[in-house]
Amino acid sequence: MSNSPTKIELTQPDDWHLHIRDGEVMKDVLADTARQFARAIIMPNLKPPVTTVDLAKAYQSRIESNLKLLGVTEFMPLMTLYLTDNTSADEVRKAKDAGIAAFKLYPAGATTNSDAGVSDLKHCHAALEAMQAVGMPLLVHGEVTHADIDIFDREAVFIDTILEPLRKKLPELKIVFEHITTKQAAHYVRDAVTGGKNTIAATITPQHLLMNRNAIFAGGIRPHNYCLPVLKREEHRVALLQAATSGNSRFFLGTDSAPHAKGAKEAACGCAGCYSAFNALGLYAEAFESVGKLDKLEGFASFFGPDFYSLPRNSKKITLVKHAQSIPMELPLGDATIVPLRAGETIAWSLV
Ligand code: OTD
Ligand code: ZN
Ligand code: ZN
Repeated sequence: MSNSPTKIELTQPDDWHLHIRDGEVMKDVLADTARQFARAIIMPNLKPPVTTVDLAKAYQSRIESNLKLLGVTEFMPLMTLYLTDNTSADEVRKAKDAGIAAFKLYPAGATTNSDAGVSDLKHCHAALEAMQAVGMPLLVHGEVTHADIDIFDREAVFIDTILEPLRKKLPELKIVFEHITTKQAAHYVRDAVTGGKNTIAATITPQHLLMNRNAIFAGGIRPHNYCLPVLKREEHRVALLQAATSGNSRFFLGTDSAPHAKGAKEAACGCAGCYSAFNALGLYAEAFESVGKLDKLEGFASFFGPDFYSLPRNSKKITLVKHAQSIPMELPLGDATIVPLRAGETIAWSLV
């Protein structure tokens, strides 16, 4: 493939990190994702969180009802459970038997609806050992939450104080370091010694590939560019883009598209989360094209995720064209609206 094409065909991608919420807004956000992706890892940070197999099955059937309403027949939600201080080894085994794709670790207080998260990993030892034993991946929100740690340092501190000790203790546990935002995380995942086993990977969002922290403050406060982990300095964005486009199978696509209604973002204490689902693939294509690496997009978007999760790659193909798409100022979200990433601007690539 030439590195400046105007059209690219890809195996259909999956989104390995997605928030679709619940209730009346779910249908609107699910439609955007199902247009582009074959499968998605569905995050469990509902209110209350999805902590048991039974809750996940009930959530899955609400997702399936919405897919039916949308007339979507080929989208597969991959369900996850929210790890708590009380998750038992039995629940882990039950989850494995029920086809749950992964458990999610939120350090308590790290992001939206994470109050029920883990206060100290020592409470989870039996559950984590069971995950390692049955081959259940652990997805981590990799930030410490102590108020005395600078918000821009929380990911790097997490690596040293939580992630590395955890990997030492449970070297065969499959871990996905979610939505990485720093060069420390990119290098940690790249350089981790795994003895040839698929035990560590990372997802990367479009916003962290395309923007640095200046985007939160460009000419005034920009709540729609505020997400957690927060955007970092340019040197970090460059390291993430390098990792994503390197062809290293430890890095794959996870949008972390996290919808909040316009009013909840444009507020004195605005919610964290970027809504990238509207044209997520166009955003990733732009990022890869910016470094002449469109030829590396298919591995990142369509191959490395299923390979890590031991799922089959998709067989359907999709086509992206270099045809600028205008992004609306607002989209419907239940009876409110949502402001998508790049609202009022264009994205260079779009899905045919
Ligand atoms: N980050 N917002 C949300 C989740 C993510 O950490 C995350 O995965 C959310 O709203 O659920 C956000 O900024
Ligand atoms: Zn997170
Ligand atoms: Zn997320």
